[in-house]
Amino acid sequence: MAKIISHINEAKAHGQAKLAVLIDPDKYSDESRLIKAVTLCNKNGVDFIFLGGSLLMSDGFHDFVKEVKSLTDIPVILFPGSPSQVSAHADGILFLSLISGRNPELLIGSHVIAAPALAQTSLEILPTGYMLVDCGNTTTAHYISQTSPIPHDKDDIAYATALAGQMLGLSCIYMDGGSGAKSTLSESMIHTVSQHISIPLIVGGGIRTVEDASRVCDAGADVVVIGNVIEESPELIQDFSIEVHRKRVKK
Ligand code: 1GP
Repeated sequence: MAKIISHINEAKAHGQAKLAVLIDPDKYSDESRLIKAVTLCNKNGVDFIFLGGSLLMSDGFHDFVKEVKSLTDIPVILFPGSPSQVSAHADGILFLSLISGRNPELLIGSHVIAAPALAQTSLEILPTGYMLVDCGNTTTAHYISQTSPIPHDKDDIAYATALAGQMLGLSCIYMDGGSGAKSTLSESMIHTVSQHISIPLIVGGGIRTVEDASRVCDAGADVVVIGNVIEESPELIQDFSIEVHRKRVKK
């Protein structure tokens, strides 16, 4: 049952934005920090927990996923930086094809390696067109992927790429400045892309304030992702959740 994507599509049909909190295992090696962040997600109606990172340094990924699952009923969705970040303990996985880049491993190679193992799990697979966008600095995602991000002001490239992803049958598009991006994506790029695709649009990278989240929603994001800011100030989850959930996504 494709519960997660149905839930996102249904919200999108009603113009409701959703909030995802990204948990990078390397940043939550202190268990009390993890418990605090997940408890705040639970209390404040966060819709999804994304779990993963471009460069995973810590061991025990499966145990980490299990622990997060034990702390919450929020759907836990893998956001894998590599096939080693596949765990049957999560609810779903963003099966990311890096369509903004021309690195064959990240377009299809890693997927071939991961697919047989994924078929043995009951994870919901969310085929996702992943698009890295230059937001003012080289993020870990940019560097590790060895691809050129879409230039910040090239709305037409972004929209053509997203549209191609939709035509290829992907279930959603994730436009990302990368974790710790200096700025967010431009509103005009989010708006342009959202106008040209009918599948859900996930937007993340560099969202540091409630005003940033508000602008991203107004521009047309269906799911807003926050990571870094929550690592620094977990108590802001409440403000982000209130703001994102009061938004109507304009199309
Ligand atoms: C990164 O979109 C996510 O892939 C979140 O980015 O950590 O900058 O919020 P931040």
